Amino acid sequence: MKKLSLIILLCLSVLHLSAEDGYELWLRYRPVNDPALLKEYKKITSAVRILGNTPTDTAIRNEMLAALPTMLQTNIPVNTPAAPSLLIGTLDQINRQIDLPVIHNTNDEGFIISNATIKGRKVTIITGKTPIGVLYGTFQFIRMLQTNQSVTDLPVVSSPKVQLRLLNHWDNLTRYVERGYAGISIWNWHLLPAFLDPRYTDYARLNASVGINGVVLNNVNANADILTAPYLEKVAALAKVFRPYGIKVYLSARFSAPIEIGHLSTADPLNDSVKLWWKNKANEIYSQIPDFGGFLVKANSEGQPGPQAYGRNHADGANLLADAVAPHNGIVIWRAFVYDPEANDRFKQAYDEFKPLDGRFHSNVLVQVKNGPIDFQPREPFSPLFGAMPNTPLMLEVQLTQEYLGQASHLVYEAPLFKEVLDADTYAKGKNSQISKIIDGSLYDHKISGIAAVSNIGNEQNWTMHPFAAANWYAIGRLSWDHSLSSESIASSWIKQTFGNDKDIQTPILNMMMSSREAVVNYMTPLGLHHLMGNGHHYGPAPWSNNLPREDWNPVYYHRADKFGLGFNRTSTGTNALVQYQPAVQQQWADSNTCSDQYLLWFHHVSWSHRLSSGLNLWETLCKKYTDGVSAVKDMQQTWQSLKEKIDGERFERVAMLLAIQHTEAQWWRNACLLYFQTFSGQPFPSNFEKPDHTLEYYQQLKFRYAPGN
Ligand code: BDP
Repeated sequence: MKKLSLIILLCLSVLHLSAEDGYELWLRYRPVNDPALLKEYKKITSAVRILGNTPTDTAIRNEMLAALPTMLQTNIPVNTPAAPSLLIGTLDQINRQIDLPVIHNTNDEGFIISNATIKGRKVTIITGKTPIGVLYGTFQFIRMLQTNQSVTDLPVVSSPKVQLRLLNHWDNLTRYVERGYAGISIWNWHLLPAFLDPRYTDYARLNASVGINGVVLNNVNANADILTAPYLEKVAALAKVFRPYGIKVYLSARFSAPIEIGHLSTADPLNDSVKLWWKNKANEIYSQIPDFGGFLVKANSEGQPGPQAYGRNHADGANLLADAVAPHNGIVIWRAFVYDPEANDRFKQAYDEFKPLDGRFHSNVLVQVKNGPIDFQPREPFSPLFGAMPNTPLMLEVQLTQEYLGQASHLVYEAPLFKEVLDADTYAKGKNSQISKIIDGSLYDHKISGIAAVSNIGNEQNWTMHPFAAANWYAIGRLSWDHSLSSESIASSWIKQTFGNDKDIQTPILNMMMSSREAVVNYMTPLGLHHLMGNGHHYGPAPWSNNLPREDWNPVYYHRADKFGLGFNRTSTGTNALVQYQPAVQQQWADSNTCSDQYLLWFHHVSWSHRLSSGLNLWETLCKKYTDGVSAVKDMQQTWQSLKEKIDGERFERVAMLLAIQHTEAQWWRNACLLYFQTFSGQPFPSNFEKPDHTLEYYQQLKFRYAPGN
């Protein structure tokens, strides 16, 4: 009997060991199988010496100890006193040991992995100007091992192109995450600061491993309580966990905080008591968190308080906070996500409000602009503001949480979307004025630069609910570090780090990921359609929806379907939003006959019989695109099924179930949208079209009162 229970216990523990709940994400350290590489890696790491002894060096040591013994299946002596094979330290520390033959130039966060010779012996070196640079180099070194790259091809020299590489959490103090689909917030505000969930350290490791160096902890729809003393103590506790990993904390500040928690009668940015209140608040924060990053502010947008209530503008508001944090080297990130119910086109609002303020922000302010003019749709043209504010550092904002991309259940690899924006040419300073050069500061030589991504993280065991959603978190970190990386190369590394190096799985998974963004565009909003989703929760299609109090919250406002045709005329005969772009960009999109299909209905109201480049008319093309979108999901499902024997059961099943939901929902989008648009086009479905399962009325009456994230 005893023996039996021992066997059961053993089996259970083996099962437990092999279970993959996805928690490790891409920092998943598994044995290296390739014998030649294993030999090489073992040789390089046979004696590891870490020179520094700061908390960051401890983090480096811990990471090496987590990675090397399991990956190389051997006990690695870390911090052997003499004769190291791998030497890790800052340039200063290393130069005290040896004269590095070539000094490669990096910035303060950059790193160098290279070879050197000490007393005739070859040594591999991981170095940088600062301990944080060395930490980034360490993560790169581990990534090379995880992705089975040879470490003989050195040096690897790399510096981040963008300074502020941030996650924006839309997490409330109640732990409810606005537009969050992966559980509740990982910040356990109630138990902080005394209880430090080990997850906070893992969160920092994951971020640092892809170069993310800042996190805004709370929702942009901010609660002023975060700025009160008890909460600042909690924030300071998190900052302390993150600090060794080079991650600064930032807070979303509520503009009316001086009234709500400061008991002033006004929040007017030009009022002296208000200025003093913010100054004192900043001093209080910095006394507890000396490296506090700064404030993020959503003002005069969707009901949030702001300077306009006092007849002041965004620059007045931003400068008020900027002056308060300036003595501490803090920054203010002011969001440009604004729109006004009176405007004749929501598309134009941010430009109209912000462009006149160009040059009026103080030097420690960045204006954070969403990638597109509306709101994180599956595809948007780039926001015209990027090409219109040469005198203001602009920060790009993208959304990892898939509010409009199928939420937690759709596999959508977003790197191609991010790249589309980064590579878009604004022509702001002539040809080759890509957004990447605007937001990295190089085009106008700005001193600060940044990218922010709205987080998709929650307390789900695997962090993001959909295993593939983690690829978006990973990708934005890698791209913020180096926006010239390709979506494919990022995906390839992520696949290897997440699922392993088995050759048979690489191409199929890569193909799934690379086709997924276009798939979601096609089954939700092809040809430049946008904002067709359900009200409030934004779940599922509702192109017919027209009952919200504000016109610009309703899908019918955006697609403008009628008996003549479909799409929003933003040319000179319509709202003329196009004029907000540089002439060369206007030219690309101004004529419905030459405008690319991708943006057609963003800028034109075209007739149902309008012929597209394929020769099909608008209605036929719409039917084809929606159908292509659904087929692409079917293909992803089949591909995934073919990998059943190659992927651990737990993650395989999770993805398989989610893909099934995605397929059903892609069909739902196709059927609901096409049945609805058909009431205007009056044209029949093509002969090969799979008949919708339900009537339009059926889709219209669906209700989802408890859909998450709202
Ligand atoms: C929209 C979201 C809303 C956010 C807002 C924002 O629906 O929940 O508060 O953006 O970015 O996408 O402020």
